[in-house]
Amino acid sequence: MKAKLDQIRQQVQEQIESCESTEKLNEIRVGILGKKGQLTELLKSMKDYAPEERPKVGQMVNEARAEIEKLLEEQKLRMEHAIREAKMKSEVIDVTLPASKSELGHRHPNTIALEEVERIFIGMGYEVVEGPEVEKDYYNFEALNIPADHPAKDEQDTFYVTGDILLRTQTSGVQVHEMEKGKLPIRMIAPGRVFRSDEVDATHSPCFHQIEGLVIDKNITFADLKGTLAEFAKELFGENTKVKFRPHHFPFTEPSAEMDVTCFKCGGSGCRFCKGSGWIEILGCGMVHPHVLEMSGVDPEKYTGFAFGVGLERIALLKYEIDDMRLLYENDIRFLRQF
Ligand code: 2NM
Repeated sequence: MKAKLDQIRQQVQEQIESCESTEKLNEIRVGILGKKGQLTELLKSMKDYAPEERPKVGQMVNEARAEIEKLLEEQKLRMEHAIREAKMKSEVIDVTLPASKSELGHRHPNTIALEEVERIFIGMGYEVVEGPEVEKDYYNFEALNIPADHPAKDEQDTFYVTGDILLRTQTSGVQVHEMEKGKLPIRMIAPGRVFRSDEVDATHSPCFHQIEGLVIDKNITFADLKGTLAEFAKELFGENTKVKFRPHHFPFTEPSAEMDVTCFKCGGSGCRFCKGSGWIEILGCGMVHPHVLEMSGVDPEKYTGFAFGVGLERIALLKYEIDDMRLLYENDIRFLRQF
């Protein structure tokens, strides 16, 4: 019996030590200690021994069993340890390795120009207000004194969604909504996307951006308009910038004007940039038409106001000396990174 036990122990020890997987280890356990295992079979042969020998034999088998269980447990721990070690080794991070560089985006020239314009007007106490890009005919045209037979209302110039719903051609509707609220005085700018049915070329796009401004209070005069916009031009293009107002016509303002600034490239002496004139056209403006005020519920006997509109792309193109508007819509990072 003892010889038999020693042989089993020896054999099992070799099997356990060369075992490499937990599945295999389990097979070995079952083969020895399981219901039909070698040790279990040995215990069954106890009846062949004399009764006085049985306790001794039983003890020997139990000792062997305990020893084998210990070997199995030790091997299990060794294997778990090895697996953990391998995992830690494979997951090790070398913090001294150079990092892979992540590509950063860049702010668009339109965004830079818009934030600059907003900064200037916020500094003068204006509010920035946004409104819908899809607008009623009334807010885009009628409330701005643009009559039904005006050429701007033609389908050739305006994108219509339905008969009286359209993509706004200017942001003035936002100003009308603000006047209708009845809270006066008003000092606001309305930046945003506008849409016109134009062919794409170096200076046109069917979708571009406008910033319109509106001031309404008691005793607002054309002098306020001139002073405000002259200050805006100086902040945007430099302290030495001079402005000039030329009479113009808009249905929603009376009187109306266009404002030019001295060319910031040549200072007004004339160059290629300003086509020799020394002046660059920058925005449209005027005193809000009394009829426009009245339609939106502002009493033109008590209040007056001025308004203006400037193209954001036009400012970006001028400020950053970009000669083709299409570059602004391509979003080529090599182009954007220059500004
Ligand atoms: C321009 C030029 C002149 C303008 C007028 C208004 C409103 F709503 F107050 F009547 N908003 N914007 C205006 C005036 C826009 O763009 C060239």
